[in-house]
Amino acid sequence: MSGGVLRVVLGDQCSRALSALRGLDPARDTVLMMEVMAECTYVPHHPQKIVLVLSAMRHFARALSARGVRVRYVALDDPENSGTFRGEVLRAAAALRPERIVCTHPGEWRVLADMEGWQEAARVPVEIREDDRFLCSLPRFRRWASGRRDYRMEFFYREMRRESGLLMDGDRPAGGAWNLDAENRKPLPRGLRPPAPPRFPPDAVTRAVMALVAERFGAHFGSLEGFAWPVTAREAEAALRAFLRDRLPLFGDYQDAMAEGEPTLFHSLLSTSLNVGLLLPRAACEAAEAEWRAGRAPLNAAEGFIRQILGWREYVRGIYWLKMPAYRELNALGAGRPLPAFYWGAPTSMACIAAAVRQTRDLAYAHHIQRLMVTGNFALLAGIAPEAINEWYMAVYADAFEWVELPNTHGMAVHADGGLMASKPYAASGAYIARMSDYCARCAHDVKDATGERACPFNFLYWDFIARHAERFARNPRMAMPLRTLARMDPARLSAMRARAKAFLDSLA
Ligand code: FAD
Ligand code: DLZ
Ligand code: SF4
Repeated sequence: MSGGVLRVVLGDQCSRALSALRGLDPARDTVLMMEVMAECTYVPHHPQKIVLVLSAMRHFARALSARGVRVRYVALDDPENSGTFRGEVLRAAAALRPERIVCTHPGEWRVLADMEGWQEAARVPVEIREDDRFLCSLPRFRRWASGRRDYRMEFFYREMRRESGLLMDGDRPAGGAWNLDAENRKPLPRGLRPPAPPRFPPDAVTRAVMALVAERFGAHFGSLEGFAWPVTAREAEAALRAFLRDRLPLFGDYQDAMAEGEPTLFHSLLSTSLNVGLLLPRAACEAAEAEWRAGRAPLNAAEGFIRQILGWREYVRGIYWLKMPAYRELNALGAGRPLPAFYWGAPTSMACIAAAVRQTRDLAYAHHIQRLMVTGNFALLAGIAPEAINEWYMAVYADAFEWVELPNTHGMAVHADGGLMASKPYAASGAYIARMSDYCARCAHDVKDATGERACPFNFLYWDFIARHAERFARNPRMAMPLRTLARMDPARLSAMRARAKAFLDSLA
């Protein structure tokens, strides 16, 4: 081809409605998709994440070709593969001599920085279009954020409800309340078994990718057997339907619960499909609202689910693009400890951590409360260096893309942004984990003990954390309660806990 448009589709852009594909002329244009080593290795991704992305890409390329679209697909094992996005764009531009290159805004800052240099390097005009699969455009978020000193998801979410019309009756929130968070906090009752989510057994395309990934990235943390993520839009729709039918009705009640042997509870497992583009967020929200309107799901379930997608998902993306690249470098609490080996599967006596890491290894998945209140909470209390914990979250979850991973880790979990995202650190002692899970019943530690031989590390680490940062937290009214308890605490008990914390942290490998 000479002339025509070169349309770039990245691994997390496998959507028919992608802005880069709009106006495509099958007679003149070419779609470029590239599997590149640099993207597979910039962190040691879980093998299931690499399979997810490459298999979704291969299926999407096939679907485009079946519709008569010309696709230049560069496979990872192509001997000519340069290994980087830039190298492949330059190679395609030299071979095809397009009149321009059209892309969709990528999901990661470092990819945008690279993309912004393609025009000069290739000497071809490059157009970067808005990623309008999201419900809130980046300029719209910037308008919302401008003039605010600190940002709160709740106010953003209300505006998004009004603007999207989701769960609205006229200009009022459906059911009368904007947020039913208080109805999302039940522990799982004994005897209630959540229905298993559907599995999508690998077809020939996925099996070929699995073989490639096993050969090239077999040493990365995480098991490949058992890969069962949706890799096509059709499978993602089936996953959504199964969630709406089997799990949405109790999703709200048990959103914050954790249970041994129940890695997925009533969660949707839709983040991988949403993040690679197999499912659009608006469609998922509309489907959940329809379940409530038809009387098949309660409002606390539909609202809870919609809040996660229309609220949190859009909010973290807005914060990411508003604050990057400086956001990554923030370290408000001055944390610097290396990541303990148990995050990578080394044995630990803490049952809650062991359960979260085990399922992360096996499934490339842990649900929100495990990520926030177990592995995230531990990292916060122990003062793990933000870059180390960020790299871990980026590497181990199949749904990890920096626009969503970084604000959740840096902002929500380890408070490295000093409260920009969330008004107080999500720090908790073992009592929270005991209330929301059954892990403590089987643990070598005693969750009621904070100083003794079997004391739960979350207890002494929690008070050591509060004492360590007491001066800073004194400025935050939302930290008044733990600071009051600290002030009333028997000094000998506090010193005993701090000594335990020091010995424990010093012993971490
Ligand atoms: P469900 O509980 O069924 O929720 C429905 C959907 O809501 C999810 O699929 C997801 O798209 C969205 N959602 C829920 N919570 C959030 C949130 N806090 N931010 C953005 N979207 C949300 N999510 C990712 O997609 N990728 C990540 O890399 C990621 N890293 C995280 C790191 C930490 C430390 C924490 C605390 C959270 C992280 N999350 C991340 C958010 C959340 O944990 C996952 O979206 C969720 O666990 C995915 O499982 P699910 O699809 O079963 O979610
Ligand atoms: C995560 C990932 C991986 C493992 N491999 C590829 C790839 O080979 N080609 C590709 O286009 N994208 C890949 N990705 C996703 C990117 O790292 C990155 O998240 C997106 O380009 C951001 O939009
Ligand atoms: Fe986790 Fe402490 Fe409970 Fe053990 S006792 S499971 S370490 S919270």
